[in-house]
Amino acid sequence: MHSNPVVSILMGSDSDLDIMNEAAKALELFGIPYEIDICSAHRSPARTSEFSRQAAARGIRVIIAGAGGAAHLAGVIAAETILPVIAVPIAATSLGGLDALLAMVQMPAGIPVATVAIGKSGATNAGILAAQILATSDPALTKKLGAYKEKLARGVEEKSRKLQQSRIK
Ligand code: RP5
Repeated sequence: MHSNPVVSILMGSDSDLDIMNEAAKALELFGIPYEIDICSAHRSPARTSEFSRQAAARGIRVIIAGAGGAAHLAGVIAAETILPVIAVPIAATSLGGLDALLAMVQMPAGIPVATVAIGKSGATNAGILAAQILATSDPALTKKLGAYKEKLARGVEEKSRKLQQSRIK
């Protein structure tokens, strides 16, 4: 854990950790200090409320919240803070994450939550989106994100080259 985290990764249960670790990995790529913890909208509403009310004063600038099922964690956090909240829907029930996606994305006007894709790619994108939010006031981080995008593009070119080579008779 970092001593001065600027991103908080929260999840409804330890069963979400495998997915939410992808958000942590993305933040680590860019050297962003974060904290990671468990907080449930339904099982520990007082703890969730306390976290939401205190996050900004503790120096947190972006919150990532992952949950499955009737996933209200991101929404109830957003209700009590003006920090940007990114929601990661997790496939935790027989509905495969669609339940969590719909619960997270259908917020009432006035309380925005930025919902990403279900599962690991969503958690990765939550980390990158948090980095992009922070980069709006951090030129060094902007450079790192630019380099990341260039690396992605080079990866596609490399795959294309390999494909073409494999098809040369
Ligand atoms: C949600 O219920 C959690 O976010 C988790 O995805 C799901 C199942 O939790 P456990 O029963 O595994 O603790 O609140």
